[in-house]
Amino acid sequence: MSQRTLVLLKPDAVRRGLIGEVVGRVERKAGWRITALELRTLDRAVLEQHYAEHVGKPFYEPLVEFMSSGPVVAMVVEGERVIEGVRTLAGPTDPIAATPGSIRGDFGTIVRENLIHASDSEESAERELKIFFPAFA
Ligand code: RTP
Ligand code: MG
Repeated sequence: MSQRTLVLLKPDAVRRGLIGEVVGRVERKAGWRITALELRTLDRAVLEQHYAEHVGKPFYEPLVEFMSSGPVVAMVVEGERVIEGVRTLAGPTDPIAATPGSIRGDFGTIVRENLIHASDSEESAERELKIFFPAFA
């Protein structure tokens, strides 16, 4: 089943010079392709839409501060079961719980600064793609 997903390399990944490392892992996966890619600094309005499910939670404000603290790389990745696949490449939210070999397991530090976002379902992917790449949606 071919799918599309939204992937963000968070500001920590960009600051630490890990764009190539993370994009490379996605790119090397056979059968997936990157169909849009952009370096962009996110403002509060975009983040409020993107993280709508988290508005009001205790970690929301520090999350927005972090996510707007520098540029992110936003990309669209397409391919076979890519939604589940990029989540697997990323590993669980908490980098300490993430298996070495996953992006968060290899490079993550604290829960908030976990390098990568990837849509968690087909519904999320369609919603998030409209926010970041309206021309694609
Ligand atoms: P993402 O949405 O960024 O792909 O990550 P996720 O699904 O694995 O995690 P989610 O629960 O959706 O949380 C979104 C992001 O908020 C930050 N976070 N901080 N307790 C905390 O301090 C906390 N919990 C979550 C992380 O950056 C997480 O990826
Ligand atoms: Mg999430």
